[in-house]
Amino acid sequence: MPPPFYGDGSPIAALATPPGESALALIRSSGPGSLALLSTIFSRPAKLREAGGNSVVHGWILAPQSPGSGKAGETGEAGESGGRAGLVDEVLVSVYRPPASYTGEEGADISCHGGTATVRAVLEALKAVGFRESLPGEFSLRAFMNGKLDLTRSESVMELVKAKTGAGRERAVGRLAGRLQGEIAALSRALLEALAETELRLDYDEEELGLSGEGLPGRELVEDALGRLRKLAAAWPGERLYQEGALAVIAGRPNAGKSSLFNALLGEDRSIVTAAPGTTRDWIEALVNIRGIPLRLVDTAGLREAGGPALDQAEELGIGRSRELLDKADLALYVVDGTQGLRDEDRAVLSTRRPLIPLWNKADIAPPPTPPPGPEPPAPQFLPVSAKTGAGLGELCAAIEAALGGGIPDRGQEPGLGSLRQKDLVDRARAALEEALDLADRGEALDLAAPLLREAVDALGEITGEVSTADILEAIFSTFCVGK
Ligand SMILES: Nc1nc2c(ncn2[C@@H]2O[C@H](COP(=O)(O)OP(=O)(O)OP(=O)(O)O)[C@@H](O)[C@H]2O)c(=O)[nH]1
Ligand SMILES: [Mg+2]
Repeated sequence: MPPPFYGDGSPIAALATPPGESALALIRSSGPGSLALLSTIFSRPAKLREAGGNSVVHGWILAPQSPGSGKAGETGEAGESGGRAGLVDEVLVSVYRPPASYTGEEGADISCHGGTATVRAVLEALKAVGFRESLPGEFSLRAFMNGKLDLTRSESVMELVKAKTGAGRERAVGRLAGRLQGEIAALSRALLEALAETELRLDYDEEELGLSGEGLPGRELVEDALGRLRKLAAAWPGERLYQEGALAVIAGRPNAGKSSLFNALLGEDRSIVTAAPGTTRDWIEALVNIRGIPLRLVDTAGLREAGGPALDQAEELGIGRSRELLDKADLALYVVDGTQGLRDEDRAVLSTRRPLIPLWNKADIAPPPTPPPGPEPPAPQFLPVSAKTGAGLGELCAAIEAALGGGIPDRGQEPGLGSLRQKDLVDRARAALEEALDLADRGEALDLAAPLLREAVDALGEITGEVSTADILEAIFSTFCVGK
């Protein structure tokens, strides 16, 4: 039964490629009866109606006829489109027959020419003959409802669309291939086995069954499942890092080389660099790929206290923003001007702000001080870099990756979680299993443990969508793009 919020299962259509000028655009459609509807505005209606699944038909989209003037499609095959008024576009139509389609329904992908006016005209023609514009995620919701995708795969589709780096894409594609779903299904099977054993013990006299009566039946299965759930939960911050990225703020005293470092990490001259202190006023943000981590990198105004040359208003406001950004950052890259050495203002930030990577810039002309010998290394341990020559930037990228908890070695080969929703459900299953084991350890009656095992199985079922409600589905699919 389709959830009420997404209506009716009627024929839907939407642009699946980005709007704007392009060589081609893809308009997808789906729903029972959609091919018959499409054929009423297609130059070769019979060919389209009779086309087999997974075949491609060439022809023209025609402007719908107004009622009484004869239907567009009634021109038949003869003459194709030649000379006919009301041509909309020459297209290729990929035909799908159930169940062999993304949604599991009958449908067609229309490849038309890209461009705002053409796409709009094709969509208007579709609407005029009865297609409704799809809601966000409606194609994927139909795929889920028709058993084509479980929820972990559905969520991975959007993850894939949004992936910003190769590392993020690899992880999402692993989930699309069913790596997480396979793991959750295996965990559910094991827990159901433990639950069946527990219920059997509850239903029958223990002596009659020849069971020892000691502890939780299927305990090894429960312990193994708990270990695997803990592993999934522990790996989540790393998964999220490659999906959502992090915010790194470059800070330091005026003229330390922050903008130079920003440009060097970006690989382009984005931020203005001059020899005069106080060049950067407003902060500048850019997205960089640091070893597969989508990092929002921010260049800020140099930090200094009033005391030296008077602060003008713009510089003062800029410094205020630098401090706010430092507070929000997941990581600070603190740049010390090697030619000036460490100042009190540097020490103040270096001693308080964490996580932070202290950088000794301009190492090409001012090598970092060698730490005095002794057991206690003086804090902080500077990483020498040169924004000018690029020296030390490889080490800096490795340090950023380590500081943010990245660098998971398996590159998506292990099952990993793809959303906070999944992580919350794993935690729910974990807590239930921990409590069940704890009760068993304390010698409590088995009828207290059984519902906890059931709770864990249900939580896992919600991850894949075996257990779902209209609310859950709406929350998931409404975040998708229209046309996906
Ligand atoms: N030799 C050398 N000069 C550098 C290096 N990095 C920056 N500089 C120079 O230092 C000066 C200041 O560089 P910026 O990148 O503008 O410094 P900033 O920290 O952004 O300065 P404000 O925006 O004023 O706070 C410029 O003349 C740069 O060419 C470096 O690694 N080596
Ligand atoms: Mg600057």
